[in-house]
Amino acid sequence: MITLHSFGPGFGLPDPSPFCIKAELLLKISGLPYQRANGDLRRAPKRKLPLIVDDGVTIADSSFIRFHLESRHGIDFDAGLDAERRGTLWALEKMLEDQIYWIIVDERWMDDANFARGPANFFKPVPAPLRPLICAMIRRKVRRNLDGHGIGRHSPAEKMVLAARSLDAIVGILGNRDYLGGEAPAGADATLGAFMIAGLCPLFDSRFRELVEARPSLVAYATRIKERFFPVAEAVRQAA
Ligand SMILES: N[C@@H](CCC(=O)N[C@@H](CS)C(=O)NCC(=O)O)C(=O)O
Repeated sequence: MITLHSFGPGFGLPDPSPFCIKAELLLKISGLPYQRANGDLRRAPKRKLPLIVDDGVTIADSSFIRFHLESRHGIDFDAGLDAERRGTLWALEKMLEDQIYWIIVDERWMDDANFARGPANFFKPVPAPLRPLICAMIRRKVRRNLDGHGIGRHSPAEKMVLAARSLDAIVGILGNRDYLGGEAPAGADATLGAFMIAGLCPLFDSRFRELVEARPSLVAYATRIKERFFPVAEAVRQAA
């Protein structure tokens, strides 16, 4: 049995990490049986989650998890797609991971109110007197990462110009399909599904969420993914 090591539900989402939602969606799309466990960053080979353990073998990183499911279990996530569509979807996936991810991180971690509502909860196990110090230290690290990536050097308005352009590209690539793969989800649907679910998180004050909400096909897409793959959580949310 495959074990997915992730953070677990948080922020009203299947996982606070879009990469962990992505890995879980890949497993769900694959149809392979799996179980979930709370991951330990200190023991993760890349000090990041998600990772999976499959028959004693540890695979870290959502893309390598995908490659493992393909090579070890014979899953073709992009079955039926031609080379051009496969290439387009891979590029879309990396745009989400290498740009949109950092915009989501920026909003959640750098805004004081958003930080208090969300990431601050990660530090609850830290003894109270130390907590402000540790929070400040980790937020400084996140700021350095944002600066190192480059996205942290743009003004808030510039970040949203970039995000809007990417979302428009996604709207175009999705077209009027149910999924990026057409009638059935493809590999990149795990990524787009994860990032749209994360981006629409109502917990945060988020310009990025407003950009997604202004694109009805993406909102409908996120609902479709949630209803299909996380039906219980979605039914609870809709009833609330
Ligand atoms: N390239 C990785 C990215 C995973 C990642 O960035 N995970 C974040 C959570 S969203 C993490 O574990 N961060 C912990 C840290 O950096 O200390 C993947 O695709 O799995």
